[in-house]
Amino acid sequence: NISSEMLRRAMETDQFTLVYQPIVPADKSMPVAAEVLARWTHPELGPVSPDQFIEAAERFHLIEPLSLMLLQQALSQLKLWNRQRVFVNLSFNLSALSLPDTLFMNRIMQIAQEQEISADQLMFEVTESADFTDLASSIANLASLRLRGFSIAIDDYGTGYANTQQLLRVPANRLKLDRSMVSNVTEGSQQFVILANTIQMAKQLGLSVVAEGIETQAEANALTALGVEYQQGYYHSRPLDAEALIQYLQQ
Ligand code: G
Ligand code: G
Ligand code: G
Ligand code: MN
Ligand code: NA
Repeated sequence: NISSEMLRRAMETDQFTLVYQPIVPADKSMPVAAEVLARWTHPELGPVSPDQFIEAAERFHLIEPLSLMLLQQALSQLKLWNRQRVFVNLSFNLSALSLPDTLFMNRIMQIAQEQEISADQLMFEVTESADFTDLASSIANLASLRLRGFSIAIDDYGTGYANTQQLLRVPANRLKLDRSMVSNVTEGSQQFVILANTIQMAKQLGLSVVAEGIETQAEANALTALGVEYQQGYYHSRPLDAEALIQYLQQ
């Protein structure tokens, strides 16, 4: 079991690292991006899954300091890549619990500024949940990120609370289709009808679409045929450390 003390100690002693999963454009002329994913290796427990430590950080009210620390790590890496002329945009996950916190949002924008990251290089992924409590403040804060030029993606679309209500109220410019919507899809099935129509709906709402969890060539081909602009998944690449991402981008 993860204690508050373990998390604090892990933050103080740099136990968190980042990996980057490529978000691959359908058209090679479009820019490549990568989703930032946190990893924690505890000195005694070994690797702890992000689902577990993110949930623990939320429970202990440590998700804001943790997220800010991870963003700082990601953007100092991005600053280095920019200097090295390695071009990539980053997509960073935010916990729904942090969204109403205006001070947190201001810190995010401040970190981007300190690292000289232009807003068009950075996207924030949000998943609405039952905890998406203070809706008005959350929406206002997301809108101010958009006004500054950052992008917002609705993550995990097609699961749980991620539904059409969100499309109406979250000021997003991208939709990420959950793996459950895209895996093993066969033409003519009911799943295919829902997928094809979701993609059309997103486009008509002005959202770009990412299909997540692409594991096979058949899935990749099907999604390309359906007009999805970006794909992410083990078929294209697993999450990579910084060095491996550079090699991926240069190949
Ligand atoms: O690859 P994966 O096991 O990393 O991620 C599991 C879950 O943890 C996903 O839902 C992902 O969005 C979430 N996650 C991974 N890294 C972060 C992070 O830095 N911040 C937040 N809030 N969630 C993260
Ligand atoms: O549960 P409580 O009444 O203490 O919540 C007070 C405020 O804190 C509410 O706005 C609620 O949304 C928020 N909150 C509740 N749990 C968490 C959490 O785990 N992390 C963060 N950051 N905020 C939380
Ligand atoms: O933020 P989000 O919940 O979308 O996190 C993405 C999660 O999906 C991470 O845990 C990542 O490691 C995982 N993932 C990425 N690609 C694949 C894939 O092709 N298949 C499966 N099963 N999981 C994937
Ligand atoms: Mn995500
Ligand atoms: Na997702």
